[in-house]
Amino acid sequence: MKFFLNGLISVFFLFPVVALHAADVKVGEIALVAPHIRAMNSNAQVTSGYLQIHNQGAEPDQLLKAHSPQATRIEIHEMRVENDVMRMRPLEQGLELPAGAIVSLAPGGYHLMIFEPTAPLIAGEIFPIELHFAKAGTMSVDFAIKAIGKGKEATQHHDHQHDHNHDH
Ligand SMILES: [Cu+2]
Repeated sequence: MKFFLNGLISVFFLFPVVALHAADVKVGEIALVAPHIRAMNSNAQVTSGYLQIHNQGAEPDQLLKAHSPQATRIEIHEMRVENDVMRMRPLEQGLELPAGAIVSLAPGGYHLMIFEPTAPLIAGEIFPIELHFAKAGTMSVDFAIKAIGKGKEATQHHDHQHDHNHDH
């Protein structure tokens, strides 16, 4: 009976989880996993977007550019340490997606740099971004706005957020 109840509870909590992660999409050979952006306070001029891009095809593809109706502009950035200094630079040629590879846009590495969002970025809401791929074409993706950040304080905020949203 206990096992049965646990099963019921799991199923019950599965639905909100599925709803929150419904933004996972696939077009052609490109699968996008967990697209999300960092929530910011209302006067922030910039934020970053993250996701995993899985090129399931036999041919390489490329993320060429990104655009949102809710931001002035979006650039594809690379972040890396050069001479002990963390540097960001735009990938003018786009982001290479080798055949079969999973390319992660994640804190400390590749990311979408979102300039001047036109509305407050509130955790739990959705931010639309169009991604333009060389072969797979253009897809509109709902990025989940999440309270994420760096360092201890940010981690605590993150956990706090989870407690309220039950999204894990
Ligand atoms: Cu950047």
